[in-house]
This record gives sequence, structure tokens and C-alpha cells, in this order.
Amino acid sequence: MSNFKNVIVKTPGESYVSGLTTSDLGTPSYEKLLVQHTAYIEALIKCGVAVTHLPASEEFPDSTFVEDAAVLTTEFAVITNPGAASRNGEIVEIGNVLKDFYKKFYYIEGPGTLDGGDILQADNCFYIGISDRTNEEGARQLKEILEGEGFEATIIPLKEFFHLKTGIAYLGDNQMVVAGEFVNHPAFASYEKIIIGKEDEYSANCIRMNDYVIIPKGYEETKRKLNEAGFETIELDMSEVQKQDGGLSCLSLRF
Ligand code: CIR
Repeated sequence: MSNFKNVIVKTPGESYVSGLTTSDLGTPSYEKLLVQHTAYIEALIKCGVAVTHLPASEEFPDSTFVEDAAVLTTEFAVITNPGAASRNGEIVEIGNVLKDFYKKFYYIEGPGTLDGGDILQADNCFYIGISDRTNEEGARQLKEILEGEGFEATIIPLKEFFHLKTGIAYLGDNQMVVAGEFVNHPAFASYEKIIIGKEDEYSANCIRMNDYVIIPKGYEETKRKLNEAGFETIELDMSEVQKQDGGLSCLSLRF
């Protein structure tokens, strides 16, 4: 789980600032966003992965959030069927790029919808959130694909979070970062938990990348908890990403 060799990232286009959001944090600065995106790529390189860097697509304002277009394992790729109409076409480019890395593909098909942000892998177990973007049929299709490939899959209807991974991250070695509705959720009872408080909730979307955990900047409690648990952290300013409901995991496909 923490042994990644490749990542795919995509430069945000200028249209990013008019993409989808539910936040009231204001309009992002495109210039600041590009600086933050470049720092994100540099952090991934520091973690020792090869970066496939896709150019911006103005016709898809949210397409820098590449995580939503696919679910990847070591052996196969699942191309999703993103639940937001304006984002659905993003799967074409990602599907093409993944042909350089995978031979085996599965597809989520309508009426099923599914966003990669709703999928969390913890070793042999997958957790599939049902959200405004991922519906029951999409979740059911993915569960069937994963179980057919020998994985366990648990469906988790979300109560508050935007995507499943908005509030949870797996660090490897049975350790789970959890916030909000996941803190006492029975599905995660068997994990060793790093609990993130309400005010630090945004930092629950962090990513274990090989020897590091990348976290958003400005969450001292989260950094302290992770460092105490033995993880080396890299902090990144995510302000312009957060304004469009995005987090660290959303900006890459890691495999
Ligand atoms: C959207 O609404 O689709 C984007 N503005 C944010 C997507 C964030 N992606 C993720 O959490 N995986």
C-alpha cells in the first residue's frame, strides 16, 4: 500500500476557478494554484515516484482532480463513471494514458456512477463510499469487480463528507487516519486510528507516499500526531485546492 512507483497529475487550466465547489472560501487565485500544484509535484518526486504530467484541459475545469477518473490496483485499472455531468468526459484522457501502464481494464457503467475520491484501499480491503457522486449501482459494480479479483469490498453510505476520502486515509500497517463520521464507524473498528478533530478535519485527506505522509500545511496537531506515530511528514499549502473542494489525494492517481 505504501509502495508506489508512479503517479499521474494534471496541470489545472484557467477554467479551474469556475469549476464545481460547495465551499464558501472564495474564488481561487490561478497563479497561486499553479505554485501549489508545482510544489505538490515536487513533493511526489521527493517521495521517489515517476511522474506522468498531463497538460491542462480548459474544457474540463475540475480535471486536475485526476483521482476521480480511475481506481487503480497493481494488476488492473477501473475507469470510473464520474457522477458530475461536467466531469464525466475526463475519463477519456485518463483511460488513454493508463493504457501505457495497464493491460487489464474494467469500467463502471451507467446508470452506475462512481468517483475515485469515494474509494479507499487498505491492503486487501476496499471501502466504497456512496455520496452525491457515487450511487448504489456504481458502488455495487465496483464491489463485484473487486470481489471477482479477490479483494474484500465494503460499501459505506456517507452522511456528511463530500467524498469518502475527504475524511479518511490509510497509512499502511493497519493505521487509519479518521475524522468526523468515520471516527466511531464500525467498518473501521479493527484499525489503529489516528483521530483528527473537527477543526482539523481537512487534514484527514493526507497521502502516505512511500517514506512520507504528505499533509496540508497549517495543521500542527495532525503533524504532531503523525510524527509521534513515526511518520515523516511533508506539508503543502493547499488553500487554492481547498476552495474547490479538493484535497491532497484528489490531485493524483498513485500506483
Ligand atoms: C468536484 O466538485 O468534483 C471538484 N471541484 C473537487 C473534486 C475533489 N476530488 C476528490 O475529492 N477526489
